[in-house]
Amino acid sequence: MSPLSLDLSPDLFPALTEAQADPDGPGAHRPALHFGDRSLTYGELAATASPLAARVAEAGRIAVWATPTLETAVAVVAALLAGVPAVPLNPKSGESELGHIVSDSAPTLVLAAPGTQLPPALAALERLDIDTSAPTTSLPSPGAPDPESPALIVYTSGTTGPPKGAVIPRRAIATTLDALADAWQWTGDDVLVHGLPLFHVHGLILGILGPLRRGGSVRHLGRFETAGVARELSEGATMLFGVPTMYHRIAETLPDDPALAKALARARLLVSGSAALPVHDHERIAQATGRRVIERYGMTETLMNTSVRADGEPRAGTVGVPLPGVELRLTEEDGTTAVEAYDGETVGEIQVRGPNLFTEYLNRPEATAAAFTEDGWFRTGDMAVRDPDGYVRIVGRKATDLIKSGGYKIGAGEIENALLEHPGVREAAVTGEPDADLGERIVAWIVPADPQSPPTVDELADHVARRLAPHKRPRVVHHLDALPRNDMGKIMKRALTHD
Ligand code: MCA
Ligand code: AMP
Repeated sequence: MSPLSLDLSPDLFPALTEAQADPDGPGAHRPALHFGDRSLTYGELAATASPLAARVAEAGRIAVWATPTLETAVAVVAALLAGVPAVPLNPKSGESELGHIVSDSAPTLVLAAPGTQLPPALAALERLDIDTSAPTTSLPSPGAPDPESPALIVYTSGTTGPPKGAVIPRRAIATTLDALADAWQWTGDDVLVHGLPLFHVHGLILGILGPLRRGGSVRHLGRFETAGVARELSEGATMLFGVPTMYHRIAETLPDDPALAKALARARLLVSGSAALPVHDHERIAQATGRRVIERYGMTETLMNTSVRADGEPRAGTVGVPLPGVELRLTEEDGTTAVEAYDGETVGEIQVRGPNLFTEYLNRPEATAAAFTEDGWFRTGDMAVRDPDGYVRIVGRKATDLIKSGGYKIGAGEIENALLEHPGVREAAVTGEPDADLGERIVAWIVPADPQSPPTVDELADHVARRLAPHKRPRVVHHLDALPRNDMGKIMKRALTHD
C-alpha cells in the first residue's frame, strides 16, 4: 500500500477553482461533464455553478431532484461550492418515501431541471430551476467551508423502518476520492463512462464528483445501455463504473457483440461495486475481452473501504485491500475481539475506521451510537475472510433482512410495512432470493385478507413502487395460509421456502 497524504483542504475541485481564476486559460476549456449531447467545460461549469452557489448560499439545506442529467451535477457542485448540504432525491421515489425524506431532512429549497414536474410531497418547498443554458461570468465562491461540515445527506435503507439520512462531510468525499485516485492511478486524463443513478454514493460521489476532483471528465449515459458503453469506450473513455447487474448484462451481450468486446478491451479500468460480481460474470468478461473487472467495496456510511488496485493482482471474488487511510479489521461474534487470521477461512464482521466515514445519521443519535463500537470502529454488518496477502473476500451479511437488488440496498422491513398497508394483505414477510441479473430479487410472502381473491403480484408491485420506489417492488409473491412463527411469535424467515 502506498502512503497517502490526506488533503483536508476545503477546495474539493481544484480544476474548477483554476478555471474560475483564469477563465481564458487552457484549464477552463477542458471538458468536465457530458450528458448525451449536452456538455460543460470547466470554465462553463464554474460560470454556471457559481451564480447558483451564490443563490443557495443562505439556504440551510437544499434538496436536489436528482434526475440523471447535467442539471443534477451542476446543482450538487453549486451546493458544494456554497458549503450548503444537499439531499439528492430519487426522482422515482414514491409518496411515502419522499414524504419521509423531506420531513426528516427539512430542506428549504428544491433544485430541479426547468420543466420537470415535481410531486405533491415537494409542493411546500420553494423551487429553484437549475439553468445550465446561459453561463455568465463566474462569481467568486463563498468562503471556504470547514472540512467537517456536511456536504451531502444520502438516504440509505436499514433492516426495519424508513431510510436513514447518512450525513457525509466534505472531508470524507475528498479523502475517499483521493484514496481511489491512488489505488486506480486515476488522473485528470481519465474519461469516465457510466449510467448510474445520481442519488447514491456510487453514481454521484464516485461517478460525478470523482472525475471533477481529478480535473478529468465524465460521460453519463442517461440510462445504462451496453450500446452506450461500447460507443463511449471506443471514442476515448478510459474507465467504466457499474453495479454487477450492469456487468452481468454486458457479459450476456458480449457473445453477440464484437464491438462491445473491442471497446471494453481498450478501457484502462473496468470497476464494479455496490454488490458482489459473481465469478462467472468476471470470467465471461475476461474471456471475451482479455480484460479483468476489478471490484471495490464501499457503503453509503463509509464511502470506499477497499479495492483491487490498478497496480495489484486482479482476483475475482475479492474486493481487494484496504484503501490508503482506511483501517479495516474483522471481529468475532462479540463485535469487539479482533480476528487475527489471514487464512482465507476465518470469518468475521468487517469494521472500519478512517477519514472516509460519515458523521452521523441525521436526527438518529441512537442509530448512530449503535453503528459504532466504543473505540470508534464502524460496524458494517458485512462478513468476510482475508487471504494471506490481505485481500478481503466478502462472504455474506450479518442481517438477512437486508437485500441487495440491482446494487440497491433494500430493507425487508420497509417493504413489509408497505405491504401491510394494502387492504388485501393480512400478514407479510419479505426475503431476497438469488437472481442472475439483479443479484437478489425481492420475494413477498403474504397471508391474504381474503384467500378467495388474493392481491396479484402486479397489484402489490405497483402498490410498493408508488409508496416507496420501483426498485423496492416485489418480483415474486407467494400466498400462504399463515406465516411460520416461533413460540415467541417471531416470523421464521428461514422456513420460508417454495415448497
Ligand atoms: C417497473 N417499473 C415500474 C414498475 N415496474 N415503475 C412503477 N411501478 C411499477 N410497478 C419501471 C422502473 O422504474 C424502470 O423505469 C423500469 O420499469 C425497469 O425497472 P427495473 O426492472 O427495476 O430495473 P432496471 O431498469 O432493469 O434497472 C437495473 C439497473 C438499476 C439499471 C441495474 O437497478 C440500477 O440503476 N442500479 C444501480 C443502483 C446503484 O446505483 N446503487 C448504488 C448504491 P425506467 O425504465 O424509467 O428506469 S450502493 C452505494 O452507493 C455504495 C456506496 C457502493 O458500494 O457503491
Ligand atoms: P449501500 O448501503 O447501499 O451503500 O450498500 C453498501 C453495501 O453494499 C455494503 O455493506 C456491502 O454489503 C455491499 N457492497 C458494496 N460493494 C460491494 C462489493 N464489491 N462486493 C460485495 N458487496 C458489496
